[in-house]
Amino acid sequence: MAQQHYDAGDITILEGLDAVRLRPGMYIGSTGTRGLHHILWEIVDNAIDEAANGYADKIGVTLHKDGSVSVEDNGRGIPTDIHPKTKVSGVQVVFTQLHAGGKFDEHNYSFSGGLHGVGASVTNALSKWLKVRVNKDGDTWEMAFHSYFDEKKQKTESGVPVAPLKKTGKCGKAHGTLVQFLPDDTVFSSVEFQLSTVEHRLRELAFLNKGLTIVLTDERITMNEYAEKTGADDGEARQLDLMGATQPYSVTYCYQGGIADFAAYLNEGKSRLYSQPLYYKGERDGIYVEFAIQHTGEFTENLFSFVNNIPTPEGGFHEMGFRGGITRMLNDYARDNKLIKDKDPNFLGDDFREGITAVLSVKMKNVQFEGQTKTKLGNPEARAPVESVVVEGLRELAAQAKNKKTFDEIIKKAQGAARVRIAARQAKDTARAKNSIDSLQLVGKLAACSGRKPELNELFIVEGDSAGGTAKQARVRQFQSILPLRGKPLNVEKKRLDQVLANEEIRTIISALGAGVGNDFNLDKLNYHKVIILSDADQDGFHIRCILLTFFFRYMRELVNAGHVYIGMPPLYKVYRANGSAEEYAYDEKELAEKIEKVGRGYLVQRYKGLGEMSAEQLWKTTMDPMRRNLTQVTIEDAVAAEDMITTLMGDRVEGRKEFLNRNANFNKTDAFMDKVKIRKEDGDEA
Ligand code: TSJ
Repeated sequence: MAQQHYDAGDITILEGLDAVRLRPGMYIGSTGTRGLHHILWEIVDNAIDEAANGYADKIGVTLHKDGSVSVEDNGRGIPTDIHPKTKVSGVQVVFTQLHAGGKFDEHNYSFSGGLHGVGASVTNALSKWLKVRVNKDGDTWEMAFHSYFDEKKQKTESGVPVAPLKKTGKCGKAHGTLVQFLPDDTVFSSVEFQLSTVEHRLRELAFLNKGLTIVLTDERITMNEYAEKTGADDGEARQLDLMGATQPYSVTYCYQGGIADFAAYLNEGKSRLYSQPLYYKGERDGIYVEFAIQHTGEFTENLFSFVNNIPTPEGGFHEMGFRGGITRMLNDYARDNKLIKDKDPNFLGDDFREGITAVLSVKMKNVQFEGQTKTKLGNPEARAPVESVVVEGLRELAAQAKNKKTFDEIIKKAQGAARVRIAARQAKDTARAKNSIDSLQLVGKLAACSGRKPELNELFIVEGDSAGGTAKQARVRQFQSILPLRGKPLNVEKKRLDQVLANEEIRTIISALGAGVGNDFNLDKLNYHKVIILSDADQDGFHIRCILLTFFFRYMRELVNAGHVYIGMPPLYKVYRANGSAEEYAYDEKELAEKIEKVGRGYLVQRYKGLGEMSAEQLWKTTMDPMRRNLTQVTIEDAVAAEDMITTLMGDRVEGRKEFLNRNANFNKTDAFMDKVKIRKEDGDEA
């Protein structure tokens, strides 16, 4: 049992790793799927830093069949010499000391220390084993670490060096670092890396690091299997065939245009006001700012912001600076070019941002992340420098003759937006009295709960009057409200706010939630902390669910970001005995097989075609009772993926939508829509 392992000679080194084992959540947020990927991002971040410093231009990530993952770069290689203070190699320091990263790279670019940035030692501490190979100055060096159960101490020691760093061969001119590790399955509730999660993040990192090549390989599946799973179109399939369909799945990301390519990618399949995104990069007071802008013919604003390569969907001071810069520069531009009459007021920021797709990437030291999900930049000092780089950048771009048409298009679009805004306000003023009566009628459909504590209250948005009626009978009226939807709510994609607000179903939802809509949305006024979409497990129900999620995503994004939106999961089957001695519910085919097994001989199966077929008691037991129901929370962890999905599903790319729906015929638990926006169990380990 007691494996041979090398004693570092300094036991205190490992005490830090003990702390990580004791409280993994403190270091990586959770021990669920998110935490699992987090320990991979820790390693990837180190390779990205090497590339950002200009020493590496290629990174490889490989998901292996045995569940391990490796990350490789062609950088300088982690220092191998003996660290004077600890008397062990640089490699060993990196993997056994918490926060060792900064020690070596004081003179280098390094903006780690945000969400990630707890260091490679955390990955080591939470792995069954970890191996590193460094090619440097002609030599290949290797070292391994492992976790094992210490019989004497009756506890698991983790991240322990198996032997000191050793020269194992010659590498010629090659240089770089390779790290491979196997996550510890006693730490994580799931140790399966998700290809889609890894793909999205690596693509994003390739966009954010212009010119960097990232190669992702998944040895667990072949090219063929990937094509089948994702429904690659003909063109892709042909390409896959050339590459060898039985080879492991592999994809290469490299964008010479950086975030300008990112903006173009986000706008694929949309009508665009100008073909090339506006792109600029600058620095002010130690804050590095890069942005790309491209307006579409649509009406909503889509800003994807990042700080030190970490997405900041909750916004913050950098976004304020960005918006402020755009408003200031474009108003100046419009005045200078007599596009605003002297006596007329300025445009509002909103006017310039109608239909905008923008990517903002900021790099700075000492970042402070705040907000519900710690993805909001809390450094006020970031605002002014970002604003000033944006103004400077847009001025420079506007001065270039080739961009004249682009800026004219932007101003023209803003003029349209301003006209609608002014007309809508006038219409609203005259209709105000009438409106107040309207909203009373609207809430009339709502079976409101009696409790007055929003944090306890739940709103079920139920498809159909009949299911709504059942839900009203089933609910606990103290904290559960029911809002039946008659028809399909309006597909809000490609609609202006005023058109959206004209839809009765949508207005009912807004008034029930009580927190306003669009720019006026205020989370503090929210009446329900759980908003639960309850639709049938069929095509129509799926569509309604998509429409509602699109609406929340477009017009109440904070509601989604803060984790208030849930999908209720009605069971698909009842498995029972005629004599009533057994009754089980199954939410998918796999569970159906399990439940049939469980009930045993003499089982009967009832398939539910819709919520309406259930009795109040059944609906309560299976779908509404907080103790027994199967609720999933919708979170936009990957706003880009969600954006892509919404454009495909809700936009005018009909083929894309058909294909998507065909591919995802299972509308319950595992449908890919849910996969893209990321779901987690109500009381899951991700909290
Ligand atoms: F996470 C990690 F530590 F395990 C890791 C580090 C994983 C991977 C895939 C790559 C790396 C890594 C570290 N790549 N490149 C480096 N570079 C250094 O550590 C390094 C090399 C030389 C010097 C120097 O000043 O000469 C400084 C540093 C930080």
